[in-house]
This record gives sequence, C-alpha cells and structure tokens, in this order.
Amino acid sequence: MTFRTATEYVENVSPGSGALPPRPWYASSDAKSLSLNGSWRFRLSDTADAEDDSFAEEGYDAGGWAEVSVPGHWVLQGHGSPIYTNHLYPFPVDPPRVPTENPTGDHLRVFDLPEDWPADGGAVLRFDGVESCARVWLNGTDIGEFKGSRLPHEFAVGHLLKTVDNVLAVRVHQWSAGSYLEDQDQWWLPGIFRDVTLLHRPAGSTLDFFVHASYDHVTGTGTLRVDSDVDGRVTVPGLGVDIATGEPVTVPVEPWTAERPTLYDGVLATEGERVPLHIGFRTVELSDGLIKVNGRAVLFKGVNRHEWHPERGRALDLETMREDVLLMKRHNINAVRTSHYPPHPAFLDLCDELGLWVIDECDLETHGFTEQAWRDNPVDDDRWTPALLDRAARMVERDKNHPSVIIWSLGNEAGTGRGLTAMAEWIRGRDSSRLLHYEGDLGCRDTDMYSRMYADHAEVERIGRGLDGGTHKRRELPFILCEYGHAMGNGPGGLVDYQRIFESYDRLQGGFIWEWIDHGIQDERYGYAYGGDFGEELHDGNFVCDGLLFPDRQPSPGLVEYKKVIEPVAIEGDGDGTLRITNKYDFADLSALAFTWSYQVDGETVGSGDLTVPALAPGESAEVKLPEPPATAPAGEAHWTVRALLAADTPWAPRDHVVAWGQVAVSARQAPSVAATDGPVLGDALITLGPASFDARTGALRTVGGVDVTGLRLDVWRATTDNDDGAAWQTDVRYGLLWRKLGLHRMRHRLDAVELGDDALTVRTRVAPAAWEIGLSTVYRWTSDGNRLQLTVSVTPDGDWTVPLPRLGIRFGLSAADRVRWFGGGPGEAYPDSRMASTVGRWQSTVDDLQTPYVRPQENGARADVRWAEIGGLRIEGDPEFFFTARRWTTEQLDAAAHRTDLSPGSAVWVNLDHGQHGLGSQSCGPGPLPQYHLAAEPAEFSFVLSEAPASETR
Ligand code: IPT
Repeated sequence: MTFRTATEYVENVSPGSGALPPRPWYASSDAKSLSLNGSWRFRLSDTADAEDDSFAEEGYDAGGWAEVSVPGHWVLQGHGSPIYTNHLYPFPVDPPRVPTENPTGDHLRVFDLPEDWPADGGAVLRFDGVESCARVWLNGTDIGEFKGSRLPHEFAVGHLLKTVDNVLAVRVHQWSAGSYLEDQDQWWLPGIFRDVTLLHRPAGSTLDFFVHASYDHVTGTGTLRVDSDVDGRVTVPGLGVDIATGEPVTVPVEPWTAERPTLYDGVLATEGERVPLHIGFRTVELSDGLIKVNGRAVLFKGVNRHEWHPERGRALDLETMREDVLLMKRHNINAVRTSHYPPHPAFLDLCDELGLWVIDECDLETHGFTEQAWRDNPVDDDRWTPALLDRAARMVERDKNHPSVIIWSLGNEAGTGRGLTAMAEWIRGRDSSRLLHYEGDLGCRDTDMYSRMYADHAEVERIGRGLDGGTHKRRELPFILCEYGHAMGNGPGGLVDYQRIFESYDRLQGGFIWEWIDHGIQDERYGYAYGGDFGEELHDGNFVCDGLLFPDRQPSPGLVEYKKVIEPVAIEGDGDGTLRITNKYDFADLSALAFTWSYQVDGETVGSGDLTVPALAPGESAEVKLPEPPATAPAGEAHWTVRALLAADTPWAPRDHVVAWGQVAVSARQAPSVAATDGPVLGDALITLGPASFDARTGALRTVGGVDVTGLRLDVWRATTDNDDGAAWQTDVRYGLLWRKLGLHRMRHRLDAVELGDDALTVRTRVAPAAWEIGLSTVYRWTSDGNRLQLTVSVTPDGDWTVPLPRLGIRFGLSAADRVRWFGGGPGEAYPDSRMASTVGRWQSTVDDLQTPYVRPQENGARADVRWAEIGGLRIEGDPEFFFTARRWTTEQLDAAAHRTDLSPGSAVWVNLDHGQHGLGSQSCGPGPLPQYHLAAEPAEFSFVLSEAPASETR
C-alpha cells in the first residue's frame, strides 16, 4: 500500500505554498505592526507526523507544554542538541528524502490585536527565518508551508484575524528537502530563529518597490527612480526631490561608498502608506576588467560573516549586529560576504548606515554531494530549479534596496549545474545594477569575477599577472579571494604577504578572511563547546571555531593583525627624519584623520606632538618631515611612533581612535654583554657561579640570586596549533603530524659533560627523540661578572632533519610569578608571519593575561622581539631579541587540553624564551607558512642574561 502522508510537503522539492511574492523588508512609517517575538508554547516530537494538527485549532489547551523564546533555536533552549558536521549531511543522502527521525517543534502563540489596530485593510504575517521547514495555521486555518531557512516568507492573513485570541500555530521540522540545499559549514540549529511580525497593510499600500539610485562620477550627479507596484510620490527633502514613482530625476549628490556612506532620507508615499527610504547613490560596474564603484576600482578588505551568538546561535539581536559592524569598521574592514546566506535584514541597514561593501549570498550550499562526485546534486537537477529560483528571488527582492549590497552571490560550495545558471539569469534579468559572484564557477560562465578560496600566495600572484589560464571570459575578469586566511585557532599567518600581492596587481581586488567569529556554544562543561561535544556521530570538531573573534566577540590576535595589515594609511620611514605617508583608501582623502608623533627611548616615551600631513587624495604619497628628536632624550634605543587618528567622532568610533600607525627605528639596540670575570666554584652538592647555583652532578641551574629556577633546558615543542595540524584532506605536508611522528614532543635530554672552566661552566647534552637518529647537540655555556649570569646556548642538529622545528629556545619553571614587564613587541602575541601588529614598547601584564584563550587550547601568547623581560623576580635580557611566553601550565598540559576548562593552573609558572618559532600559516584550510617563515633545523646560537629583577613587583 502506498499513501501520501500529511507531511508530504517536508520531503517535497517545492519551496512551499501559500506565501506571498517576496518583497523588500522595511519598517513602515505609519502602517501598524505587531511583533510576535517572545515566549511561545512548545512541544517537541521525534518525527514529522507524530502529532496531528489539532494543536492549531482554536481552544486547544497547550497549558502543559514547555515554553521557548522566539526568535530562538529549541536545541539551545534545553530541547534536543545542536549538531555540527561541517560539509557531511548528518543524514543518509537520498534526496529529497529525510530521516524518519525528524525533530519537529510545534510552536503556539495566542495574541490579541492592539486596540488601535485598524479595522480596514489587510494584514501580512512575516517570518524572517525558520529552520528548515514550517507549516503555519492561523485560527485553525492552514495558510501554507515553506522552506528556505534564512529567507523571509509572508502570508496574507487579514481575512483570518480576530481582535482577541488569535491562535498562531507553527510546526517546524528540523529536516526537509530544503536541508539538502542548506549544507553550510555551521551548526544545524532548528527553530524560528528570526522575527515573527504581523504587519497591517492599509488599502493602497505598496507591496513591492525598487529604489534605483545611480551615481555618475563624471558629472557628480545621482539619478533616482523608484519603481512601485502601487503609484505614489517620492520625496527626498535633502535633495529637493519630489517625483512620481517610475519617474527618474537627476540631481547633484554626494555618492555612497563604504568609506563615506552618504544616505539621503526620503519617503515613498502611496495612498495607503508612507515608506521611509534611505537612499545611497552609487554605480557598480565591471569596466576595464575591474569591479568599479562610482568609476573607481575597489580593494576588498573583507571578512566572511556567519551570524553567531554563543548562547543564542543564529538568533541575533540588533545590538549584536551593530557590534559586529562597529568591530569591523574599527578594524579597518571594508567588506563583508554574508556567508553563506542572507543575514538578518537589519544587518544590511547597518551596512548602509555605517559603510561596508556587501556580497549578499544566497541561502544555498550542497557541499555534501562532493562525497559522491556531485552525483544527484540538486543544482544540476531541474526538479529543484524552482526552489533555487525561489531562493534567489527571496534574497534579491528583500535586499535590492540596500546601497551596501554591490554583489549578489548565488551560494557557496554547490558544485556546478543548470540550476545555478538559471538563478544567475533570473538575477541579471531582475537587477542589472549589481555584479554576480559564485566561487564554484571556475570558468566564470555565470559570474562577473573570478573567485577562489584558499589559493596560496604564489597562485594569487600568478593570477595577478594573468598567467592562470582559464576560459577566455575568465581571463578578462577581476579576481577576488572569497575566502582566505583561515582564522582557526592561532593564526592566520601570512596575511601581510597576501596584502602585498593584492596591492601589486590591479586585477586582484582583495579578499575575505574566513571567518568573522568562532561558532563556540557557551557550555558549562567546556567553556565553549564545538563539534562532537553533543555526541554527534559525524563531526569536524573545532573546525566550527575559525573566526577572528572569540565566541564572546573579543578580538583575537588574528583580527588585530588584520587591522594592521589592511590599514588605509601607510606610514613608513627609515629613520632619516622623514616619513613616507600613503593614502590607501579607494575614495577618501586623509582629511578625516589627525596625525601624532611620539618618540621613545628604550620604550619610554620622551616626547610627543602633532604631525601635519597633507589631505592626500587616494593613492597619493607624500614625504613628511619629522620634528627634531626631543632635546632631552637620553641615550638608548630610539623609535618614532606615528599614528593616524580619527580627527572627530564618527558614527563607528570616537575621535582619537587609531586607524593606522607606523614605527620607525632611529638607533640600533645595544646588545647586553657580561664580562666573564667569575669562574664556577664546585661545592658539596652545588656549583656556584656569580649570583647562581647549579646542581653539581647535572649542571642544572637551581637559583639566580634568591630566585629558584627548575627544569631549565632546550625546548623545541609547542602545543600544535590547528594550523600546524592542518586539515585532514590537505595533500601538502602537515608538520604538526610529522613533528609528533618524529617525537619532537618527547625529546630526551642526554647529559654528556659538565665542565668547570676558568671562566665558564659548560654543560654538553644531546637532545633527541626515542626511535630516531636525528638529534640536537646542545651546549649550555654559563658565565658571570659576579652580578649577572649569561647563558649561551649553541645548537647543532645532527642527522637528516627533513622538518623545521616548532620552536627553538629554552624553558624553565619559576615557583611563583604573577606580574610581567617587558620591553619589546606587544601588547599582544606575535609569531613570525603574524607580527605586523606588534609594537615595540614597554608593556606589562599578569601571567594570566598573557594567555590567548583559543577555544581549543594550543600554542599561544608569545611576545616577539623582546629585549628584556622581568618575571618572578628574574630579569632576562636577550641577545638577540627573543619570543617570551609564560603560563601556569606546561606545554604538555596545553597540548593535551581539548577545551579551556581542561587547563588548571599549577603552582609553577613555565617560561619559554625562544630564539625562533615556526610560522603559523593557514593550513587548517589553506596553505602552510611561506618558506621564509619556516624555522629550519640548522646551527644556532643565542644567549640570555639573567639577574635578579631590581624591584620585587614582578614576583
Ligand atoms: C570552505 C567553505 O566555503 C566554508 O564554508 C568553510 O567550510 C571553510 O571552507 C572552512 O572553514 S570549503 C573548503 C573545502 C575549502
């Protein structure tokens, strides 16, 4: 027997039925609306058809049901669990069928109309986002069902409304045919996760309107035409415009750009309603093979943004959205790709208002089909094309009036197919004023730009030179990296190397870091949970935590680095008293910035003032003379630090916010030197040398003055980063794995000799892992002038070293330490290929604050270029400068931890002083560190001078 069940719609490829045609999202000036957000009654079933639809009927008693917050995801409110898989479908691939186990949430809300709700006109019920499929009843009447999780759906409901006790029933299925189109790399989070709103639609109000506002950069005029399905008038008081809908007008305007987002407020007045307009005039075009806005090529300094909140998932409130935009603006980011679905529409309002270029991406990804060589891919199967076109239309119609949106993207990682071409054709037919993006279209058949993800530096350079081949069409097109710089864990490294390439070739129009924020879920057990923490049978662990922000939106060092790498003003010099200042904005001159100088000697500021810099036009450079160094400056290592600050408050940051900076060394550093005047003296159990004592048998350092030191020895291991470990599918060598295979995390230290010379204590060792013949002959040479102790470490590799070292330096334990002071790079961590943001200066911190809290613990917290540091009563000077790290756990403990909560402070503080670190790279989903950032296993010598710190404040 075959039968059609009442839930047949769930597995139907159709986008749904009953909904109104899509249209823009806006807050009407005068039509009433009623938010239906809040607490709803909720019942969870295991299958789509476990319950009949009687709950939708008036009078149904849901008093015994649970409650959930709408917008929200039920799995984050105590009902079921989130699932993270990355690209694998968490159910058998048999499109469009989904499993019988299909968590289904019945949602119920009873509402009264406000007293002033007009009796006339219609009403529309709007859902801004429901994952993944919903059926809706109002007052017992089935009004339709829909799929398309991050897209709006509206239903005409005026005829069903009552003044009181309206019963709105929504049945939400976690899995549906739509799930096959929504295989983005993120948590699967069912629920009504965006707003639900009832909108009054007065008679004679517009349903659909399209604001066309272009800018002619030659004449400086804008042309406005507002098309509306209901005739009306358009007024823009700031421009003296008062025109009929459908009628164009050309007037002098300030254009809209992400750098200067000029919006003109206007009104579209139809017989029934006044619709507020925020008009930005700009023209997007492909010309001379470049993406141009208002006649100029744009360089994208972008990020990929998923919507994320550590407690609320993808149910973002307005403040969180605003925080995202403010954080982007404050970190010099000028573009956002809404990976991989249209965001909450209010986010685009913020992009219009505060200024960001937007690639608006459709809610479409079928990545899991890659596992079957893309067979049965819905985008190449005509049965699914109506669903794809529905998705394209819902995005374009909703977002078409945003000046910030300059590019439509068909989706992400959906292979290739006729359905994508159909989407592209439909979009071009509907909106010819924007460009089209889709990364999977390698021949650029349907797109206006060649786009790739994670291409390495060399390939990007070849593309810049036009040597990448490809179809004829592609060779004529500009290039963007829609994803690069995989910000998982510690990293990404190599950003500045990409930026230099972007800036060298016109064809390269920048890129978008993957990604904005870690999708960690706040969790009592772990701090932040990631894939596998909810018992998923398939998952990709912490691959879901790969953002520039930690889940709580604290900027990671990767974001601080990116801000520096993409700063819009270059401040460079070579210490000869002049600076070269370059305006790297695409549109703005430098008049919004004020420049300051300061002069540091040994990291202490001894003078400061304002610097006059001409209001350079975009692309222009000027030589600017620095003042004379302050007459009072003492001798020492000196630097100029020059900053470009906001000259006045802006909507995104206050006056004096630092936009760009540069530091120029004036004089070289004097390396520490210790005259070897003392000799080692052998006692009963100890050897003494100057202020220090050593174990007489092993030569191990015991004390420096009153400071106990334990376990000082060569160290080459770091708790591997996500980028060291690399992604499983990477074909390039992954050093994290090789290092572990070779046993660099379990080096043995063989003692060969303890030699007492006239002026030195020499300890000879060989450091090597079990099972292998490779090793590091390591000699520790100790000397002293009676007050200070110098250690010179000489390392000579022996055997066939085919891998670089993770790190090279010494480590030791201190019994007590809290405060740290240092002169060198700071305030944050830095690694060889991520050190642009590190500023030379005097810094201080606590040991706890030196830690960077990566969601999965790993190597972190190294301060670069350290001249000297004081910790635990010890002063350490380096020759040459070194990387400084201190933590309350060992590297082994850090390496073993899976979550922050696995780390608990011990009594000792472990200090690493590194002569070198291997670069970070981006191999968790991209290229590893460039060769110049490899820490080769080769002969090395470095030294440290140890003494008691002058003040006890660093104990
Ligand atoms: C790429 C995806 O587009 C993105 O969603 C995310 O998964 C990212 O990788 C990794 O975090 S796809 C990958 C095969 C390059």
